[in-house]
Amino acid sequence: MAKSIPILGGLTFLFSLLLFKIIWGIGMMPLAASYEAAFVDQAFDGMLKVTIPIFSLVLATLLYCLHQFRAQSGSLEEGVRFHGSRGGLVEVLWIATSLVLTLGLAAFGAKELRAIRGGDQADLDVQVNSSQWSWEFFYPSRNEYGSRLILPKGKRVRFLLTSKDVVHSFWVPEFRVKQDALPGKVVKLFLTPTKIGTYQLLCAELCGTEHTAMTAFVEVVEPEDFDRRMKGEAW
Ligand SMILES: [Cu+2]
Repeated sequence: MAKSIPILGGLTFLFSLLLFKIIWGIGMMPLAASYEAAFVDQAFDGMLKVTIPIFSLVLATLLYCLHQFRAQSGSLEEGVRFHGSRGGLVEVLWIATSLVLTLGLAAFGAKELRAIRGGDQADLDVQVNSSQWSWEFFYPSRNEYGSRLILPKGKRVRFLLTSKDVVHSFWVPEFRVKQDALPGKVVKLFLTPTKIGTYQLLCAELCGTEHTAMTAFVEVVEPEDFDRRMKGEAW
C-alpha cells in the first residue's frame, strides 16, 4: 500500500502533464469573437483543470492494478478473497469529494450563466426566422430583411428566435452561445460581438435532410458601416 502511493502519484502527475500539453497544444476552441465567449472558454478551461487530474488518477490506478495484480504465468490459483467492505474511509472520501466538486461546478456554472445572460437591455433587436432549411433576419427598428446577418461591433444584440416548422438551433461557434429556435414561440438570446470579421451561422439541431446546409453568413462590422449598410448600400 505504502509503495503504491508514490507510484500512483507519479503516474497521475505524468498523465496529467501529457494531457494538458496535448489538449492545450491542439487549441480546440475557434476564435473568441464575442463578450460571452470569454465566460464559456473560462468555464471550459476550469472543467478541464478539474477533470484531467481525476481522469489521470483513474487511468494510473487501472494500469497499476493491471500490472501489480496480474496472474503469475502458469498459476491457476484464485486471487485472495475478502468479504464485506474494507475501504469504508475511501468510500466516504470519494463520495464527499465528488459531492463537493459537483456542487462547486454547478455553482460556478450558475454564476457564469447569469453573467452571460445579463439584463434585458439591448442596443439592437434582430428577429431570426428559421425554417427548413434557411435563416431569415429582420431588423424591426429599420424595417429591413436580410439573408445574411450583419451586426455592429461592440453593441449588445437581442435576438428573437422563432421557427416556422421544426426545432432549429442558432449557433455561431466564434460567439460560443447557442439557443434553440422553437415553432410557435419566441426565444431571446443576447450577445455582444467584439471582433470584426465574417463568420458562419450553423443550425445545431438535426432538423431534416438538408440540416447541414442550413447556414448563413454573419458579418461583424464597425457601427458606422452598420448604419451605412442598413441604409441600403451594399446590402
Ligand atoms: Cu438543423
